[in-house]
Amino acid sequence: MSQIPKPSFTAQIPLQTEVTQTDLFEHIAGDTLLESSLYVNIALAGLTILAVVLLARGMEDPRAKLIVLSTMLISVVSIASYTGLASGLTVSIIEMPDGHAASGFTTTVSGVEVDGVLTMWGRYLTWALSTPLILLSLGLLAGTNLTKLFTAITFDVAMCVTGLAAALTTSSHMFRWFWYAMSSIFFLVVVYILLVEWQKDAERAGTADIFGKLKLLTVVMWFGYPILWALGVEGIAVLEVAYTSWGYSALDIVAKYIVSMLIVLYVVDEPASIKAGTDYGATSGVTPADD
Ligand code: RET
Repeated sequence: MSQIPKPSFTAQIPLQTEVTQTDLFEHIAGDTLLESSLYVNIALAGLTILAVVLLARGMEDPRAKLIVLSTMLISVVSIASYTGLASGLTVSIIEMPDGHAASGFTTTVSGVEVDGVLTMWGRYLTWALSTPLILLSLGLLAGTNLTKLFTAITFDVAMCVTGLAAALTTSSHMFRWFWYAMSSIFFLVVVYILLVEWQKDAERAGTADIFGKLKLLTVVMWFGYPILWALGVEGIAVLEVAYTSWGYSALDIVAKYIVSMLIVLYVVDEPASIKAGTDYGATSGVTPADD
């Protein structure tokens, strides 16, 4: 805690705004369970990036390479996201509103009791970058069109941003759940596209086998996130911060690194269903149509 002297008439408990980034970093570093949930992901994201780079050497087709690149970027975002959390940059102590299960909770930071609970809001923020990359890889694998890809990605970003708003709203308990409901509706749009639209597209593209597996794995894992949110300190607070953090980390291991490796292992062989030829996405030198 920074040593700001307080006038004697204020409350004994210091404000969360007085908690420094160093306090938060040390708080996380002092909790082995919480700390390990973050460092395991930093290590796995790093290993996944290396594995993808090694596997992708010698690939030729630009479309196949684009899928592998977007897959690799999932782990690039992840390593940055977890570094933000572990360093205390993207976490805060926030005070829950009246009526919330964690209203009135305190957190001991650097030996001092502070009003509020530890919120790892950086997760929700960085999901707005990592989940579109997951959807880009899956959508390209399914051979979907731009309209469906755009719809899935924009609703997904809307889901993450409203989820962040749900976590950070401190004015009203009701509004936290209103944001949550809004985010869940956006989520269902993404689920519909994955389960119905892209499955049909994948059948046409000849990737239905691999897409079918990845789609199920993705949808099942993704449902875990709103459930954890609701059970954790953001929601009804039956799960402690460290357990919730491990829950998200475990879901991330499957939803990001395992899904990434499955995509890359399929795409590096450059099957005909994935390839589009050297002119794919060319911005010049395209042969004009005869007229
Ligand atoms: C929130 C809370 C509000 C309601 C809903 C949520 C859904 C989150 C999802 C997150 C997926 C994250 C992934 C991250 C990988 O980097 C925001 C928890 C519906 C589905 C896959």
